[in-house]
Amino acid sequence: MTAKIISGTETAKAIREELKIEIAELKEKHNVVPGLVTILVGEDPASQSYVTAKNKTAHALGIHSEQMTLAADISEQELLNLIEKYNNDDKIHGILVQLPLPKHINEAKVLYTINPDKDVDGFHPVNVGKMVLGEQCYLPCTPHGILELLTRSGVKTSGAEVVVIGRSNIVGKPISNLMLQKRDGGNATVTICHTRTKDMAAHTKRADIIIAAVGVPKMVTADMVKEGVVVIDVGVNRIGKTAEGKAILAGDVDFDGVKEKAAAITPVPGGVGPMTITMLMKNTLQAAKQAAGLI
Ligand code: L34
Repeated sequence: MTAKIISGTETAKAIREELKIEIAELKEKHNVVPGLVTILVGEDPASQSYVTAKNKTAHALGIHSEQMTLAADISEQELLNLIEKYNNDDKIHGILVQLPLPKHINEAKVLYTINPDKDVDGFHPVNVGKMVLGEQCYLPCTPHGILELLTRSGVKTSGAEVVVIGRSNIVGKPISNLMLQKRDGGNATVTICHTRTKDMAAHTKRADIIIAAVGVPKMVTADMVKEGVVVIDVGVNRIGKTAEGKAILAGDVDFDGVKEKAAAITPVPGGVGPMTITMLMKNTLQAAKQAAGLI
């Protein structure tokens, strides 16, 4: 079997077209323009490229966006003050602080400071709590993107054995929780593997769906999966540079090997990454509609 490629680029494009129409209508009917601010601390090249892509996409969809870049040695208090400023800015409906932050800044404190109504990343404990309870909230962008990819590709999750590799707050924990809920893209039986798991392959070989979010290049190999598995590769690892200085990317999955056994697989690049950015746009639209009392 050679796998069907689940294209995040194509799926993201389709969703962006839908969002563009909705954003234009919001402006026309209600004179509301969704506003997003991204805050990046420091100069990590990967973070820079993601944040730039977020602002470019926002612009292309008709979202007002502001890109703040702060020096790596900025104090925690200065960052908190800036967040407060945007909490009180009516033009801004969504605030995103790109992670990771430099070590001298307390990440939890920063995330707690963002007004939960403007927390378009869904990282504030209020939104995490609502998510776990299955209440209306902002879903974190990467897990949200994975759900959209699965449902729009027609992957049946109800009753499926899902194995999530990785237990981060950004991906592993939320996607595990969402997929066990009674919802589209959910109703699965979920197992979570991590660095202390004894026999990872014993779990992954049972899986109907594998979600790999570990940050170890090509960790999931063909011998670890069963025929017909659906593989969602969340890893975006920079494993080298081309002669022109462009980053060479690899996922957490050995794509060439695993695609021979899988029914469907996401590529890297062009898989989950573009979906993460698109879900941020969707959440920002949701934030603007909520602020205007439309939902
Ligand atoms: N606050 N921090 C906050 N929110 C997030 O949702 C993120 N994340 C993760 C890191 N920190 C964050 C992102 O934005 C990861 N992430 C992210 C976003 C986009 C892409 C990858 C990770 C992406 O577009 N990847 C492209 C390749 C881009 C490249 O050349 O590097 C892809 O096709 O996978």
